[in-house]
Amino acid sequence: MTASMDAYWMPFTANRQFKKQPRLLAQAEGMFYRTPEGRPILDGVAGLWCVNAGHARPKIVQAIAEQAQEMDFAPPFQMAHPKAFELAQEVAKLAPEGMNKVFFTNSGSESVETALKMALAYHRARGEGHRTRLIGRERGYHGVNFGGMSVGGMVGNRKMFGTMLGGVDHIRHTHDPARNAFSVGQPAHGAEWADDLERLCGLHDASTIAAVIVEPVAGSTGVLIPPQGYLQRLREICDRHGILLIFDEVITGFGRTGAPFGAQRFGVTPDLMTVAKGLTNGAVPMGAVIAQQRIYDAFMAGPEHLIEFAHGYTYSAHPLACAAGLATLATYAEEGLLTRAATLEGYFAEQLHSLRDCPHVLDIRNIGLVGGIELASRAGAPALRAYDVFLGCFQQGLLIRTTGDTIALSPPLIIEREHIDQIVATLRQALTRVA
Ligand code: PXG
Ligand code: PLP
Repeated sequence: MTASMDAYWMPFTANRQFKKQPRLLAQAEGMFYRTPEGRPILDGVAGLWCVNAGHARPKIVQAIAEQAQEMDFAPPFQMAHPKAFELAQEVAKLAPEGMNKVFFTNSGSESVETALKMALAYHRARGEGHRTRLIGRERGYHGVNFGGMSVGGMVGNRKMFGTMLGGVDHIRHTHDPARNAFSVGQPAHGAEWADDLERLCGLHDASTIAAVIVEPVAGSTGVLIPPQGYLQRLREICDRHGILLIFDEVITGFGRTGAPFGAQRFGVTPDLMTVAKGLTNGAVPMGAVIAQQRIYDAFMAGPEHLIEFAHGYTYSAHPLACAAGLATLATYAEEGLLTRAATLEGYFAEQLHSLRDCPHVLDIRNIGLVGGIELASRAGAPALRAYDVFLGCFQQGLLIRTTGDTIALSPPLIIEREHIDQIVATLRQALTRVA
């Protein structure tokens, strides 16, 4: 470690190991990063599931630069600036019918906190303040703040931090490799896992439950694709019991699954949707909650001079983020990127599943331009084999992401077939070499 690396306490990183042998990125354009030495690295994960239009897109770069010059900051409470309204409008246009109110945040984690608070306040505003329970799912990831961590289902992210929020429970996850291994697209088995919500309604009584939050496709916990009919069934159960359904679309939003949102890809409309990442192509931090009109309406009841929702961030609707968001959505529209994953899904799936016979591979999963490759763990050393594949790929000029012993792929939506071929060839080599 050089002394200059001492002060930076890195997030979700093995700090001491990293600083002994750092991996640095210094430049990015299109599908590629470059290291400080100028070595090109193909971006197999859109940065961290966010750079959906590829890196350094001219329109976005220019919009941010111009906005910084024109107006750096405007207070978002009892004040506003034009681009906040414009961006909300553009986001609402892409969202499923009826989801037309947009509340801005600065990250996925903040979007989740905002949506959970909206759900509780919505019920209270309607005279159902007894609905206080929040339900998540095992193997869910909803960011790292207290609410999201509590409804989340990642043991490693929870165990260090005490008892978290009270009144939270979890339905079971949908991962079922015994029946669904090597499914292409949505697995055939497991719609009935949604019935686990009925179990919790039986235990707690549905009238105590405010909302259920799930990722349409679980990303961080290893690319878990919803079984056919599962999300529909979850929607039906929520409707039957007056429970709000929140889709956490931080990863699935903005084209990742082949439609603007997972809600559209899977044909299920939630009550609230959390987004971030691809909203600004990762160029400026920003998130949002997209709400149904009727949720917003429930808040607009009291005297007009009162603040309806006591919530917001200093940087909600930050001018630089709004400028980046508008340019991002324009780029997506001009290049048809929000449906491009649907066009490439077949080829991507075919190539990915060709790795089935490589050493250590237990399962391969895919939807849109998301792929997961689950490896057998080394005895007594979980996650190390996938980490070694990650290192091997980086040495060979490819950036992937691993979680446990699962490799996750989520390339920029501008990807061409030759890049898919390069990803798969590099992975094949790394899988063959790894012990
Ligand atoms: N919800 C979901 C579904 C996410 O995927 C968040 C919330 C939190 O967003 P922020 O912007 O607060 O990080 C996420 C973020 C990975 C990985 O390797 C995934 C995320 C973040 C970091 C790593 O899978 N997703
Ligand atoms: N802590 C203090 C002392 C603050 O004054 C504020 C905001 O004014 C916050 C936290 C919240 O910061 P943010 O609005 O950026 O989330």
